[in-house]
Amino acid sequence: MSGSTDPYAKANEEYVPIYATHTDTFMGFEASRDIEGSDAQVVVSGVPFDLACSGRSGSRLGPKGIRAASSNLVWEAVRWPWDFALEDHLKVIDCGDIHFQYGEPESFVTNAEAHACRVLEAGKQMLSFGGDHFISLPLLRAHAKKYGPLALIHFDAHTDTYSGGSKYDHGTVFYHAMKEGLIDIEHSIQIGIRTSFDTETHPLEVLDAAWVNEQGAAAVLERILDRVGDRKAYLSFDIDGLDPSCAPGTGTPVTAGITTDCALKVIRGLKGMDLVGMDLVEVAPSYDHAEITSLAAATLALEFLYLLADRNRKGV
Ligand SMILES: [Mn+2]
Repeated sequence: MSGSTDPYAKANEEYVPIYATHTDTFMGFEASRDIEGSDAQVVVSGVPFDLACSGRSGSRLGPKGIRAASSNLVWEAVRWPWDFALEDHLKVIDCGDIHFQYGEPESFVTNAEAHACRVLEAGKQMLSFGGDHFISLPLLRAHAKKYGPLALIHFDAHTDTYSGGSKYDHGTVFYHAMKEGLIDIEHSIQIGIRTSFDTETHPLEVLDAAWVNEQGAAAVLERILDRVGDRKAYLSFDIDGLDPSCAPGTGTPVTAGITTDCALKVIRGLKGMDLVGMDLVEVAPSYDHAEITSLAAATLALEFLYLLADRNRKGV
């Protein structure tokens, strides 16, 4: 149908729908694969790989779910409780999903690291949406190549430091990251943990979910600031760090987690810290209800972008 005969053309010119119009990219940011040619500071990448999941698969649809849920956030030009518009201080593009040959995990590992290296070499920062937690490994390899070992701020129900497992295993990511020297062990911290690990030998600081729920966001922030300080840090957020009542849409849920409210307060409290990148993983929309999980993920990711914008605004 040509424009002139489209009965909706006039309406489309006159009205700006509030919701559900910006579902193709995260927050309606410009879709662009021209990473080197763009002047954006941040590149959003979807990483739809879930072959390393030990439980229910489905997080390959996480990027799609998070992008769609972000349509609920677009209307608020100045996000509460910030006092500036994100677009005034940060340019972001969404470059779509990382490509790989399905059924061939090694092609994913290669492509994910190459893609991340490309973004980082172009002088940009990454916001990545999983996929299962295995995706963090190739991304961290690329980040460590550029920055050296990074302090890790990690939200999760699981430590993901198990030494067993298969070559592609979302529960062994940080075991390999430590072994390969990708993270600064002495200055890394895990938040929301509530599954077993060897407390005698575990080298990372752990704030378990019960402690977080008893002590609150301010106490968590105090520990993070003490442990990480002004070092360059990478934020890895497994959505199952949240309680299943806040994030049912995930492959390996564990009860008695932290709330979205607490997580959001902690992320917002990282204001001023030197965060080089973030991934948000394990959102599996098939198990979600009313986009509750995808919306939590989209909101936490948006908060990360505000942290970067706030540093720009202050000229840090
Ligand atoms: Mn987990």
